[in-house]
Amino acid sequence: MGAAFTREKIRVCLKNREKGLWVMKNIAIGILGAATLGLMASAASAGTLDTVKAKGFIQCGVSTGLAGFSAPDDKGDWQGIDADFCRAVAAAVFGDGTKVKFTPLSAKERFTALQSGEVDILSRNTTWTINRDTALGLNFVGVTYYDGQGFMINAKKLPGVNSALQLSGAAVCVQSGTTTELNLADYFKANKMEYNPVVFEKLEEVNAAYDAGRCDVYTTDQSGLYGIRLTLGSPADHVVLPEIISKEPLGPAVRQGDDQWYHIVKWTYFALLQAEELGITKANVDEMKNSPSPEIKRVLGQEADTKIGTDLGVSNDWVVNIVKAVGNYGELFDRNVGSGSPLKIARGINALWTKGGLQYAPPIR
Ligand SMILES: N[C@@H](CCC(=O)N[C@@H](CS)C(=O)NCC(=O)O)C(=O)O
Repeated sequence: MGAAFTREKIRVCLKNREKGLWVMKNIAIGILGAATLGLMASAASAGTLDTVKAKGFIQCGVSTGLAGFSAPDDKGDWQGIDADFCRAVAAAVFGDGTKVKFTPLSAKERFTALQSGEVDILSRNTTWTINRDTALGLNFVGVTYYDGQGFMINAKKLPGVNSALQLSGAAVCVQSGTTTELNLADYFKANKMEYNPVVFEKLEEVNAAYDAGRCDVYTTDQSGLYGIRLTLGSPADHVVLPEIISKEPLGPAVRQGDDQWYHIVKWTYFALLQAEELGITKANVDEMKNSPSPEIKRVLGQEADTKIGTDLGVSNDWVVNIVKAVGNYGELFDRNVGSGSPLKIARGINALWTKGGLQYAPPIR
């Protein structure tokens, strides 16, 4: 294509593949051998519910600041789907969604923070992959946001570019330690195109480099592009290209080796979905406790002799507490990334299965 791409000397950082990082970090703290790694992971993760209860809060690993997912507001309070998800778990465990502390983590830092026990949940726009679910010793609890990788360009700088297939020769800004970096290589190779990766570890470095015109293209999860666009000098100059080049199922993860904690976090996600499906909202949840519907009564823990929460290790009104704290999944989506937010992202495939989307919870019974 005819676009004049920047030919500036590119600062190419070490490509820290996740696996390499994982091994290096653990060597650094004196752990020898993969078997030992596994044992350490289990030791760090057993009894998370008890540890969390003893300390009185959940330590939640989030991003360093990605609008809509996890970013501090003017008062320093963390906002976004991922931050609210941790509040939902706190509401399930403590009956109080405020019992959370947040740890900002870069893409590279996030997995070791969870493995080492520094955080109890990783809730940070993280893609569920086989490598992370196996070799990295994590358990993903579900997909709180179905995403895909996209590209953003400055349309003023590259007039006439309306497809990623026109990007051969471009300098592409990308963050290290992400699936983004790997998919980018696959996509350009598969389409026999050249590119110059401009790789940084910190989000603010990627954003600044792109905003200053050091790269022609910004690539990350499409939802991330919409959030990042809002932070640029003149957002209206930037367009997100139509191609989605990968599947990025984003969701919270916990350490392997602690089934009880895994179940609490997983069923918190399902409870958010089930509440939306049943029309239970932050505003009507108390009223809904007296609903004539046996299903609503059951989900809200109002059946006689119920063990709907205690079997999980929490109180029977755990779903009431979740919805009171953050609303249902639809409310959480709209407020943070959807129509009630500056991002205005459509529900799309993140709609409930009853509305043609992929969000589906197994029965709470
Ligand atoms: N979903 C991808 C990308 C996640 C990712 O870290 N994206 C960057 C660019 S939007 C980000 O969120 N950075 C935030 C930060 O480092 O604080 C993954 O799991 O690897």
